[in-house]
Amino acid sequence: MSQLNRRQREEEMRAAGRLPPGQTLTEDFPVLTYGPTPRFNPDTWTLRAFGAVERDTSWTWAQFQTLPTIKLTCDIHCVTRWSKFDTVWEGVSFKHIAELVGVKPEAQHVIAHCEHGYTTNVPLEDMLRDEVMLALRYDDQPLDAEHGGPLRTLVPHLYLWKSAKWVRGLEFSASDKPGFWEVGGYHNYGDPFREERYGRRGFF
Ligand SMILES: Nc1nc2c(c(=O)[nH]1)N[C@H]1C(S)=C(S)[C@@H](COP(=O)(O)O)O[C@H]1N2
Ligand SMILES: [Mo]
Repeated sequence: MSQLNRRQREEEMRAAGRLPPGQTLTEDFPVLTYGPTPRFNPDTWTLRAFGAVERDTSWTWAQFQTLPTIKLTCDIHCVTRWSKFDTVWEGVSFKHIAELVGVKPEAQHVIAHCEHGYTTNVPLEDMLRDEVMLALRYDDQPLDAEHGGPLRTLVPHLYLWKSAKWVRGLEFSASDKPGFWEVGGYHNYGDPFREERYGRRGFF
């Protein structure tokens, strides 16, 4: 797409209230990873939901494939100032997972645990929104490894660092547990429309 078209589209999105402050429109899909891209082995992969749940549950890759999926078109916003519009995702609704495991009343936060130790925290209430999913597919293709394949969380209403690539664990917790970037100085909540980029403390 030409630069002129990009600028025009950006202005359209701004006028429509879809471009958060301080963001620009990108047609690309930049990769932002701290560390190497993990290797996926379908024979050993599991996803575990644990913590404040009635039924601590693990799914093998084969078992996870049998869960129903939802499809969603949404906008995504990265704290590094790019936004991408009308992206198409498919995956298992987080709400469905929460129903399967039975969330205990004391649970207030969900901590996503990823390969190589990356974590990120999101309030349970936010995770239970209809559009939040465990994404398996992007643009009608299996999710690329560099974008979090085989499985990432997708929390489109928050900055994209809250969407955890290579997720292997979902911890339901009574207490908040700031994750990798949150401890590093990013905002604990991360609403792009309120420009919640950085927290009050942190070492960046
Ligand atoms: N496991 C893991 N998830 C992650 C990251 C990471 O380094 N490791 N980076 C986060 C950040 S900072 C961003 S902006 C998005 C980038 O997603 P993308 O590479 O698909 O654009 O993934 C988020 N999820
Ligand atoms: Mo990021």
